[in-house]
Amino acid sequence: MFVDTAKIAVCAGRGGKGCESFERNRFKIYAIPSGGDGGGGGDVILEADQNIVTLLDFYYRRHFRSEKGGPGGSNRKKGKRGKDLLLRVPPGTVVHEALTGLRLRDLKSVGERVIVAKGGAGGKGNADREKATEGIPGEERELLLELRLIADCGIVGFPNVGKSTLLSKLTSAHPKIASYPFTTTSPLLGVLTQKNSKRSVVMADIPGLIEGAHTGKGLGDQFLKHIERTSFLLHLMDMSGSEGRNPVHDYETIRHELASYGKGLLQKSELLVANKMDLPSSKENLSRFQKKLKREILPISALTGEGLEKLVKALFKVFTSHHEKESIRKD
Ligand SMILES: Nc1nc2c(ncn2[C@@H]2O[C@H](COP(=O)(O)OP(=O)(O)OP(=O)(O)O)[C@@H](O)[C@H]2O)c(=O)[nH]1
Ligand SMILES: [Mg+2]
Repeated sequence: MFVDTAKIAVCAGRGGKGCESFERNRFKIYAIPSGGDGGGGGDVILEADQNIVTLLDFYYRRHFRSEKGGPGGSNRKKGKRGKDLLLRVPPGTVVHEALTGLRLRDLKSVGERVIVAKGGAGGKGNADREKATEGIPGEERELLLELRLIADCGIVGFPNVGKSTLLSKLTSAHPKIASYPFTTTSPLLGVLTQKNSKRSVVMADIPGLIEGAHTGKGLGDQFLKHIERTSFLLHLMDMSGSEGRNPVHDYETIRHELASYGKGLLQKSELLVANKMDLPSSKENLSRFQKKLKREILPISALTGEGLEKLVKALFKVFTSHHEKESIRKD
């Protein structure tokens, strides 16, 4: 199950109690206070972990508590600090405070961490004061976690056009592939690598879009948020026009859905790809499409592998030019 939102409650450990004790030896007439301080409570920390892909863990368990601090001891002995509780989330998790909606952190990169509830300070022992004190309670918070996948390229298109087939051919991902619409019901990432290149392109396959997707039709807009953060889109089309489909109309419908969703999806660079070129009607449809729209389009067959080499080159080209533009913008 792919879970991309979760509401959880976190509570950090309370500080340990300060100790109340007295020391007496045979040279001293009065007892001397010697109680040590309590240890601090553990923090609750969220960390982006590349091995985690959904927020599923937080669907079943919603309350998390870190360890309390240990009590102080006699002879000024300090209590043990409570253990931190580390919760692993997928990279791309945005952490909000549920009550105020305040965005606390966007855990974009692997290994990034945020303390979401700080442990309470330990109580003071009576060694330096009149009376020992209690530890302070740890912070408590309700959090809203929202996953927005981090990928370089988002594959968009109608259901059944071959998006998952393409992902499985280009990367080592194993998506479910079948000849009916909405086979893919949740987003999946795959990593495209190139020989002799250190760079890799992370690709996201999302469920197919249909007319009205931005208003929640089909699997709706709930997955479009996962391509909001991609650098560019691969718009995949079924050029065979199977099931009485018209590629020009399909193209315009998907562009309309992206525009209606907003959030800059339409402004992203787009690599237009015609799939299923192995089928008989595809060539004719392609020339009709090119005449009508006058757009550059890459013909491929995800099934036979035809045109995939060119596509990989084109993907790396768009990827590199995007990053170059970004670095110029940052300078
Ligand atoms: N002839 C032909 N069939 C293809 C090609 N690519 C994919 N298919 C077939 O098209 C059907 C749909 O493929 P999927 O990869 O599941 O399509 P999808 O776009 O991921 O579909 P959804 O997940 O439902 O949106 C499967 O039966 C594939 O075998 C191709 O290049 N040529
Ligand atoms: Mg699919």
